[in-house]
Amino acid sequence: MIRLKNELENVKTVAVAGHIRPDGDCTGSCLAVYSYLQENFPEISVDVYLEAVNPNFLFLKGADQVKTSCVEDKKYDLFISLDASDKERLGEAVKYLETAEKTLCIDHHITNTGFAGENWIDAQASSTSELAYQMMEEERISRETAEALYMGIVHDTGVFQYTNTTEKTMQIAGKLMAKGIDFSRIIEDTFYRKTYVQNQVLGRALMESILLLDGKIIVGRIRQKDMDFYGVGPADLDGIVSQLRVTAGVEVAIFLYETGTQEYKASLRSNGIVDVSSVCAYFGGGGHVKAAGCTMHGSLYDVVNNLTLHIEQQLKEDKEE
Ligand SMILES: [Mn+2]
Repeated sequence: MIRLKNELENVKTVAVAGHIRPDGDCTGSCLAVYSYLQENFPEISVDVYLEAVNPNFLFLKGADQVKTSCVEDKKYDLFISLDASDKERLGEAVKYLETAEKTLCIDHHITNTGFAGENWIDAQASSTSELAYQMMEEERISRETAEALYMGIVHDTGVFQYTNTTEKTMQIAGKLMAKGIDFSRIIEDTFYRKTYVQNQVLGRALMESILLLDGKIIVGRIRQKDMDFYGVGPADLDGIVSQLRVTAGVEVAIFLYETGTQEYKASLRSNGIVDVSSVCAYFGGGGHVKAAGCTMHGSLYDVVNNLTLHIEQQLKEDKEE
């Protein structure tokens, strides 16, 4: 366990960074640590690096101060990595990790091997935001910091639904509610709200999805030309794989979107039997047992074939047990 107050001795400059394509938990934990340090340690200069901020998250304190470019050559006393499962996932900000005096890695991805000087990796934690909360002193958490932490927990637990939600998760969420946050609005505006085109793309992916292995695997995909047609980016595709997963009879949902010629970003979700983090790790990706991702090369046929082979293998082993 890492406590922020114990890490700040002789620290005058801090860089906080999350993973590329930051999600709710990544953005929430980074902005929470950022505002907590600013509010409680005004003598320390803090920068927060994120590739981009989802427009729905802009209400969070400090979201307008996020540095999206890493062109400046700065050497920090302390670098804090949040929710990044490996160094490469830090994107350009990795250069600050490499030059910093001291480095911390706080994460809950099972595939994280611990790339910093000090690592706190708890795969049982619902979210990095849940860990970030524990790094702080309860009485020093402001309403604004609480909003960011709560949003992070909400996103990684699917609004307290996924099995990573624990009694502790709910206790922490309760403490954050007590800070006076508008929790209903946070859930509605950042988790459920979709734009018209996001819903259209979701519909398109569902309509064109296919079932494999007697309906145990569902595959949905969006081509680059579809994304161009609807005018959407990768961030608009969040939630599609979750919707595929709830299809009755399905064990694993695969969602693919084209990122280049013969290149696909794959998101996998499991309903329990299959460990998709090991499937994705085999292809150089990672994540959690029930939610993982990787980048795949080859034709759509090859990509689907390669992924389903590994899934089929695990389903077979489960049957034999
Ligand atoms: Mn997370």
